Amino acid sequence: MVGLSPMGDDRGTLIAIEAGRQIPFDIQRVYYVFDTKTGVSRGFHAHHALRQFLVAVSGSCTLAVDDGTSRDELRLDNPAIGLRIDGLVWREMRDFSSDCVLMVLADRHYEEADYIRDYDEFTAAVRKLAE
Ligand code: T46
Repeated sequence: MVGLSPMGDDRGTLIAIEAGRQIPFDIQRVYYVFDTKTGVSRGFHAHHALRQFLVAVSGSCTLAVDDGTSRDELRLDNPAIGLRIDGLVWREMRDFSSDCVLMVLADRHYEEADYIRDYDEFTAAVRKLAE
């Protein structure tokens, strides 16, 4: 988790995220997940190469991140906290609040070939990398 610096004054709060500063890559893509229906889970995949920085800019959701040997559950509920995901990590997102807007900054354009959507294929890729 990475703390971001809120800049506040009597009008409210602003947070800036800059490539090469708060995040260690050039941003090639920004997308955001919102209006997620109650009880819905998303993700259930890993990426071969994608690097990401995730921020719940509104509301909250839970991220399960699994590196093939252990799994952590993280609650994203603060627009001043980001989560970096690099390398082979299986992710699942759930328990979205109705107002959740999950923003993702990424270092690559969308490529379906970068996804691993099968958990057994993911663990095989992790084992191969460790060889
Ligand atoms: C991730 C988590 C956190 C595009 O056409 N372009 C895009 O840039 C993205 C991200 C998705 N899509 C298409 C592919 C699917 O037909 O949008 C549809 C939904 O994507 P997906 O099912 O992969 O969405 P999530 O919420 O399961 O996962 C997304 C990202 O895909 C993924 O990179 O790590 O958010």
